[in-house]
Amino acid sequence: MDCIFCRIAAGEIPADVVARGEGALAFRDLNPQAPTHVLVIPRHHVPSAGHLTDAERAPVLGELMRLAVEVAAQLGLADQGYRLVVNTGANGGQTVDHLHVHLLGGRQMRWPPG
Ligand code: DGP
Repeated sequence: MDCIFCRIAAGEIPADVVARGEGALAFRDLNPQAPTHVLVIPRHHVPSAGHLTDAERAPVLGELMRLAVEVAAQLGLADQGYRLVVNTGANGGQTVDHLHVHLLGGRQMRWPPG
């Protein structure tokens, strides 16, 4: 298995896990871009949001978002707000080809993003 996030999901590579869902896992980003930066991934490999085109796979993103919102509340971000980001493909800035939702919080976010 050469996918780093699949290896984290399998417990082969350590990660600072903050929550587990039935089909999803949330852990802290190695290179945080905000005081709180968590990644939420599906346990099963999906390369990107662009691969969620069929009806069977589309609910995966809903599960990731649900867990991200739960983690945001758990980590005390709900009142001040936070940002959920899904970088998709090269122009989207995706560097790890395993679908993930970034949960960023703890500071004021800017718009437009870089
Ligand atoms: P993206 O650029 O959207 O594909 O985000 C990938 C993120 O994954 C990036 O913020 C850094 C993070 N990352 C890469 N490798 C690891 C790792 O081995 N462990 C953890 N916790 N995060 C990683």
